[in-house]
Amino acid sequence: MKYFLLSIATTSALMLALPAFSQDAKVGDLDIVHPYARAMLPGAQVGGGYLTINNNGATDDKLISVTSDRARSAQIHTMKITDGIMTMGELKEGLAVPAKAKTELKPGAYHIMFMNVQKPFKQGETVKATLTFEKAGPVEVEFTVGAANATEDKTGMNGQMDNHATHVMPMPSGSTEPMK
Ligand SMILES: [Cu+2]
Repeated sequence: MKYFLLSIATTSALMLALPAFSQDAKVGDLDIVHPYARAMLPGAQVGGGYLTINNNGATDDKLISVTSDRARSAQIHTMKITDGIMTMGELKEGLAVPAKAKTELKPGAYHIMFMNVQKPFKQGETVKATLTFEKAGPVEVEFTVGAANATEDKTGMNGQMDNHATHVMPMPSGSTEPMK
């Protein structure tokens, strides 16, 4: 019994000492890997969220909505280059998550956009959100907030293409907006 108590104490101490690592999540055949968000500038109201979805099943699924206590709404965005201008817009029908495939949400590409954020995300904190999939259903996810230019691959290349601080609010849903 003594040993048991000791090991709990040791484990808690270790967990407190470690920085908040991202929490992977699972729902049905879907693995949600490394959810992270970017720190927002003071006064900024829009933040980006990124993660990878591994669909290990034989059925196509779709990410249809995202909600979070930290944002009045959240959208699933796509980014593309049209006539040399980077634009982004809401995927109103949701984001396809094909069977036996990996779907990546990352800077410069698909991403989750947290809108009307009252308290800007701060590096080191965790932002809770619920992702809802058409077939697999809802799943709680915790986004670890990294630096304002955080990218999973740390090349820094994509960071320049996806600076959400330049977003102008409000953005009519479904519209596209040139990136400045
Ligand atoms: Cu966006």
